[in-house]
Amino acid sequence: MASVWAFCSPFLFSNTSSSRKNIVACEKLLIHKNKVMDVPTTATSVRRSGSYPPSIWSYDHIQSLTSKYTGEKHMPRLQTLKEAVRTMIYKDNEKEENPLKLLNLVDDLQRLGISYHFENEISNVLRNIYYNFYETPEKWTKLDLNLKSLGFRVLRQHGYHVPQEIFEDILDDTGNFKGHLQKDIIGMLNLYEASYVSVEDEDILDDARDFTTKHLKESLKNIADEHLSSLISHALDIPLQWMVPRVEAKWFIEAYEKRTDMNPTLLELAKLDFNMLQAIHLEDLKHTSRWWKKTSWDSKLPFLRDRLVENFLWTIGTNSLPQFSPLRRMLAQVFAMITSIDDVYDVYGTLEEVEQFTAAVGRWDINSIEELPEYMKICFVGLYNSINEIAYYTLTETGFFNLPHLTRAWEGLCKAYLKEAQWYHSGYKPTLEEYLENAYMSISLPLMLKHISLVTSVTPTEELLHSMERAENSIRYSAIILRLADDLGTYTDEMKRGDTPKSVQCYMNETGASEEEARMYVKTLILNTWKKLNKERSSVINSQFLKEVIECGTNLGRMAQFMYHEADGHGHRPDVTKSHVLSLLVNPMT
Ligand code: LA6
Ligand code: MN
Ligand code: MN
Ligand code: MN
Ligand code: MN
Repeated sequence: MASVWAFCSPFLFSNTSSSRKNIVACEKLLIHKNKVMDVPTTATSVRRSGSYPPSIWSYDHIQSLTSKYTGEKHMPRLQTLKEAVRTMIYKDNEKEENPLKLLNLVDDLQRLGISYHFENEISNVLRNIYYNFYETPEKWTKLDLNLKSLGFRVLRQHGYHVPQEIFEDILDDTGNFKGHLQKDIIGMLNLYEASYVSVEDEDILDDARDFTTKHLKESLKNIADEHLSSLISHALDIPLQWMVPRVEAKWFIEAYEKRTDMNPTLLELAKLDFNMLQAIHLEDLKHTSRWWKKTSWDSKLPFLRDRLVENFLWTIGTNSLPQFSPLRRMLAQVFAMITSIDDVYDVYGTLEEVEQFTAAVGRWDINSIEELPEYMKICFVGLYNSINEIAYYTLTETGFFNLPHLTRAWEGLCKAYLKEAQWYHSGYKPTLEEYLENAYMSISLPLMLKHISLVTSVTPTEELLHSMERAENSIRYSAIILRLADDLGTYTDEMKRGDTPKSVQCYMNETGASEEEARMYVKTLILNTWKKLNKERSSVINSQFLKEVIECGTNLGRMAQFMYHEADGHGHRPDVTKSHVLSLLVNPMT
């Protein structure tokens, strides 16, 4: 295990001496100048409004939430259930004649969100299955469509090389899918899911995706089995490879419960584990909300988005495992500050002000912020205190001092924000390529991953940064997915209030395409970027640390596809996100 979180205290950033000093500094500032709302607007620029609705989550309400699953009392039951499942896996593993049962078990464990308890067992099982059934064409030709598809996806997810040619024999002489295969609806469903772990230039899988999508949509019209049709609609809505694991776990546990052949031990373990993790997440949320209250941004900067709870939801989408509480607490702060500061650049700040802010972040000097308007002093000192404290935490936990790298990442983000502000103010229309070259930075994922890697690593900083070079492409592709999904969900409002052209507008400007065509193009771009990401992910399979970091990046892309699926769940529609918050963070499974 390459990350530090397994053995450090979950009470991140609580009352260290540095935090007290910083807070005192911040409080002094607030006491002297308590009228931050009266910022004069300059003659040359009028402040815009994001018209984002206020937060729907009050501090007192968050602090009042409790869970019955806190602490150690449910541990013995969890251990008993885990042992039972472990025995089940080994028993099935001994009988080798048909891997379907085992592959389904692995898939169920993953979808139920409990595979992290059985990493070694699953890895043994898959190694056996690969060498016995999928290693060579002689072996895989004996498998039926369903087995091929399921094995293909699960093995690829775990880094095995299984070529697309495994599906060559499902085509007839004219290159169409053989008619009788269409009767195997579960096989179709698994082939559909398999098509999303493809890489570039895999034409058989591209055809398989189109074919199964069409076929599954049609099949919905005449399937009577409710369980099956809900599985199909769910898959068509968002394919498994694109699903946020924690969101899938919640959905799948409920679906699994209705299955006639469900295993009660698995179900009980999944529910108990879900509830116990939820209790940990709830404590992380309450901790984060206390930090947020101390910054006073919600009251002093009401023209910036207060999305504390929504931002916290992104952190459990990024990594929901129990030992990563400190990571979530750190990330939630970073996400919340990103969301607010993004509004300074896009909505509230004048061009002159955001230029000054960018320079201040570059200097990272608390003694030279006099020129900033009052509201920006609060922004800057809040950011300064929080990031310094994050760096202080790592320094005391691991001995590595990475503040200069964290501040450089913030400077990089601010510069990308600034470029968009300059484009907006000058009316410049970038090409899509030029836009994306900046926009993958301005969506902040590279900064997020810099924080994740620097703050979780137990390797010396320079060595770490060197090994992170191998993750550069993955980070870029995840960032592009996050950016494009965000654009699809937010550009309508952004264009209404005034913002630089986003990907849809850049493509329209550049090609003369209609809005609908541009949206379709951006969706295709998301699919193609996923193919590149799939390939990159399989190339770092031998580094546990890089795998973990890249998984966080991938989950952030997935999270964007989830948060912007129905509406702008992060900005304009906290009401839409509310049900997800209740289901993932507040209400336990019964
Ligand atoms: C989305 O807002 C936003 F705040 C993000 C930075 C998305 C990333 C997710 C986080 C911080 P907006 P813009 C959890 O659509 O201006 O305003 O980059 O971002 O399009
Ligand atoms: Mn922005
Ligand atoms: Mn914005
Ligand atoms: Mn902007
Ligand atoms: Mn946006």
